[in-house]
Amino acid sequence: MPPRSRITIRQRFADFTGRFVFHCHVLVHEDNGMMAEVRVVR
Ligand SMILES: [Cu+2]
Repeated sequence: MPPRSRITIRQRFADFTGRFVFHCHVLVHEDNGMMAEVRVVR
């Protein structure tokens, strides 16, 4: 993906709703946008 671009990921969670943080462990990537909040909704 190009830097600072957006993507929608659809995934089925069996028993969790709420929020968590998704991020890359390469700090320069994280600083360039590879860190985001994921919201799991019903
Ligand atoms: Cu990365």
